[in-house]
Amino acid sequence: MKNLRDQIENLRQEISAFQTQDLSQVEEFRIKYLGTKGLLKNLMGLLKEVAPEQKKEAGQLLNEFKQFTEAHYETLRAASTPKASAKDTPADLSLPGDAFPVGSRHPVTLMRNQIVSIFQRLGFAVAEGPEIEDDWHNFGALNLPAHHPARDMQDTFYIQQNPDWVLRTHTSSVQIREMEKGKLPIRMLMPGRVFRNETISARSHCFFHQIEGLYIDKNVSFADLKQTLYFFVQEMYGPQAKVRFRPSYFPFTEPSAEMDVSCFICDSKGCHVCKKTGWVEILGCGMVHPNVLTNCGIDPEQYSGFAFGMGVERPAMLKYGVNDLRLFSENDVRFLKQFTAAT
Ligand code: 2U9
Repeated sequence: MKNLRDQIENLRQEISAFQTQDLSQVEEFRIKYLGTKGLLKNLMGLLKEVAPEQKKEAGQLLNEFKQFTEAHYETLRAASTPKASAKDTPADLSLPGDAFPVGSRHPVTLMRNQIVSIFQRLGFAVAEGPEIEDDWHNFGALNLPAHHPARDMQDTFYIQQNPDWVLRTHTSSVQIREMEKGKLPIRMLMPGRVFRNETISARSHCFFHQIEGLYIDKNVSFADLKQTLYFFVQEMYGPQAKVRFRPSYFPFTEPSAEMDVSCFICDSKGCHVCKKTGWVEILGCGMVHPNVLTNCGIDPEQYSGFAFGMGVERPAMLKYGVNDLRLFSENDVRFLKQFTAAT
């Protein structure tokens, strides 16, 4: 009994002296004194060595010591438990959620998508091709003769290692690739980036985007071309929009024309966009030249077709009020994020 009393007294002093605010040390304390193999369990084991008449008193001593140890443990634990932080408080599910930053489509993409979707409703499919082209697909097959100014180094980027390769100057090269596949009829749209050797300014750039279209079948006429493009203009600029065709020249189409739409900025009253003429030129077009069909293995006696091409940046500038072409390729987030809600 004396032995037990002494041991309890020693431990009580040891425990009283034990102070910490370190949570891991508090845990060590628990294991050492209160754990399943701890010192308290050891003391309890000594009970069976105590004489029967002293068992009651010993039991009370041990119980009281157990309560003392547990109380000390609780005090230590409370002092070392980190204060409740924001992350421990339950979430308020009634609060509005954090908004994810929304990305935006590029204005050129928006414009291209709008144009493409109009022609898709007429059954045109979309085709894409390489930006680096060989001379045949970019020039030769398109009836662009060797002396044609478009082939000039001044206008075209040639690849230094192989002058047979160029950065495509139009997406017509994609049409050639489609025609060469020999699957007719063709009703396709070719959107893409093209390159021309021009000085960069607010009004011109060394690369820009085009959408070209090609329709080849039996008995395709200029009337089909006019009706298709008229539908496009009505969808794009509204039912009040008028069109006019002016004769023009392209080596790959014959006859060729340029198409104007009545000025959608000033309602044809005369403004700086239509240069007081009431008309805005929006695209070039024509019947595919028989030489071009022959170059691609299509018999011009059996098949005919029309083609058209338009730039994407200029209508995008007019639609979104952008006054400098360079903004489209500078990737300035302050510019791009203005289109988050645009369509
Ligand atoms: C094939 C045959 C003919 C596509 C055409 C134009 C007229 C045209 C310009 C408009 C503005 C290019 O972006 S722009 O600078 N395009 O004027 N493009 S006819 O004619 C083709 C295409 C492919 C096989």
